Order: sequence, then C-alpha cells, then structure tokens
Amino acid sequence: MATTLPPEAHAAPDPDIRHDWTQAQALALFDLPFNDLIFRAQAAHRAHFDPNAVQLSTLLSIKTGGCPEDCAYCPQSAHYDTGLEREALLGLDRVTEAARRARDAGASRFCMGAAWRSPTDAQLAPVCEMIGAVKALGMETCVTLGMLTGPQAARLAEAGLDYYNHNIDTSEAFYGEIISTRRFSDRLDTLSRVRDAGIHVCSGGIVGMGEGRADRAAMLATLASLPRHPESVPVNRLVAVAGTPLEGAEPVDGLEFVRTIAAARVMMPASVVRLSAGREDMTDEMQALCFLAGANSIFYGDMLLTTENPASAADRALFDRLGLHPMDPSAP
Ligand code: SAM
Ligand code: DTB
Ligand code: SF4
Repeated sequence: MATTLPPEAHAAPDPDIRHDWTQAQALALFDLPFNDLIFRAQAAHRAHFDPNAVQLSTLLSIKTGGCPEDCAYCPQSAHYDTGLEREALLGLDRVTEAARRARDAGASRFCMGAAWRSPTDAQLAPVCEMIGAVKALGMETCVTLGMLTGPQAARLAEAGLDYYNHNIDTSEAFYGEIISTRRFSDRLDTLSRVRDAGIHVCSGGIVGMGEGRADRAAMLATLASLPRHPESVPVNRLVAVAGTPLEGAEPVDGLEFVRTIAAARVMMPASVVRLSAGREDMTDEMQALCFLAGANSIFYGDMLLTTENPASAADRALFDRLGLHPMDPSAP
C-alpha cells in the first residue's frame, strides 16, 4: 500500500476544501476580473503551500504508440498516422537508468506512461518491477497505463506505487467530440478503483481542444466534486501534433489557460496543480503567470512522452529568474 497519506487525512477537515462545486460556481470563478481571480488563487495557494516551491516530475514513455483508443489529441493512437515509431515495453535496465538520470538532475517523481487502453495482468508484472526499481532509487513513482480493474489497482498498490495518472481530459458534454472508444464514466470508474486501492490520484485534463469555457469549468467541477480531490491535477495545454484530428486546433488564449490554472487552484486548494504539456511553446512570462495563478508542479526533462519539453537547463534558469525552488516531497 502507498505509505504517505494526503494532508487532510491527518488534520481536521479544512473548510476551504469543498466537494460540492457546481459548473455554474466554477464558471463564476472563470468570469471574475483577472486580477480578482489571481488574488483568490494566490490566497488559496499561500494557505496550503510554500508559494515558491515547485514539484518536479520526469516522464518516460515505457511503451510507445499503437494504442487502440482514438483520443483526438494523441499522437500515440493507432487511428492516426503521426509518423511516430512504435516501441514495445522498455526493459527494466533502460527504465532504471532513465530514472537515475532524472533523480540526479533533481526530479523527485518518475512518471511512466504506456499507450494502452487497459493493461493485461501479464503486462502489469514488468511494470510492478519497474515501480520497485524506481522506488529503490529514492524517487516517488507514478504510472499511467489506461483503465484498470480493482484487482489491478490493488496489485499496483502492493508494488508500492505512489500515484496513478488518469485524466478526465475535458467535460462530460464535450467528451464524445474527442474520444469515441470509451466513455467519460469509464474514466471515473478507474479513478475510484485507484482511490480505493490507497494510491494517490493524479487527474486533470487538456485545454485548447476546441472546448468552451463552460467545458473547462465543468471539467474542474467534476474533479473538485470527487469524494477526495486528486492529490495532483495536471493542466495540459494541447500539443497539436500533425496527423492527429486536432492538428489545426486554434490555440487557446494564453490568459484563458492561466484562468484555468487559477480556477483549479481555488477549487482544489490543497492539491498540487501541474503546469503540464505545452510549456515548450510558452514564454517565461506566460509560465510566470501560471505559477502566480497557483501552478506548483512541472514536467522536468527534455521530453514529455513523445513530444518535446523545455531543456532542464532552461527550467533551472527560469527558476533562478523567479526565485523558485524544487518542492521537498517529504515536506508536510
Ligand atoms: N493511455 C493512457 C491514458 O490515456 O490514460 C496513458 C497515456 S496518455 C498519453 C496520458 C495523458 O496525456 C492523456 O490523458 C492526455 O491528457 C495527455 N495527452 C496526450 N496527448 C496530449 C497532447 N497532444 N497534448 C496535451 N496532452 C496530451
Ligand atoms: C499528463 O497530464 N500529461 C502527460 C502525462 N500526464 C502522462 C502527458 C503529456 C503528453 C503530451 C504529448 C506527448 O508527448 O505524447
Ligand atoms: Fe491511447 Fe492514452 Fe493516447 Fe488515448 S491518450 S490514444 S488511451 S495513449
């Protein structure tokens, strides 16, 4: 079982943490004057976190491409020709070596992603070994493998997994525009199995797929109305990959993206909000606004899963410019 419990498990219930957010209430946050929304987000951030600490996670694609799902944003779907080379599950040595490099560069969590709809029990065995090996390096572990059964979630917990990433991606209403091979409720079912197994939940979504503000508000209201908030909330800005149906998507307005981060921070004040995919196309000033809006985690390392991420040296320089420092995972 995962050993670290979320802060709310130790303390009296925090009145700031609500589980009854409606879409209309979320939308009202988005509609605030920008300065008022940022003020609310800063207040929530400072009540729960060191405002200058940012959690660093490094991603590795352990099984690439050929996925049977048809997620319209995803370069790894077998339904689209994105020129991506498929790769079988990586061996333990390659994964351990990549994790060691990430740790030595300063990451505290190693996230392993596989392009599966749902793993078979046989596929889970080598992933459990990877989890053990990465933990032995002193890092937190996260995997994202698609939909899970209850026993599979329990098996990952047994292997010592700290976090499971499974994004709801967008609103229930917009979901059918993006994915036809599974339902929104399938995602929620896996999230509750992960929660029941005692693994920390990492769940968020993507901004810039052609959804509207009402969809972004509904997505956050769904996450913030879960019986327990995800401990980690990744907010991705769509990386529009050539060959996917979303290759020509109109980029979302930058300030609207910042508003999404700020609303996530206000609605889930004790969760770590990750400024996830899309940083490669952001200026330092845009990223600074995201940190000001309450983002306190990034993917750190040259690659996301299959697309590029800012170089670690550039991120270290950005942290220096902003006076940010890596979050200590053992801090309360
Ligand atoms: N197959 C598993 C699943 O779907 O949960 C794990 C891997 S999948 C690539 C993990 C997440 O990456 C997706 O849920 C989505 O939110 C995000 N993602 C994938 N492609 C993206 C893109 N082009 N831009 C932004 N985020 C993306
Ligand atoms: C998340 O929310 N974003 C990450 C991680 N969780 C698995 C993935 C981003 C993928 C971006 C496209 C790619 O590199 O393939
Ligand atoms: Fe497959 Fe995950 Fe990509 Fe969807 S997002 S196509 S499930 S790898």
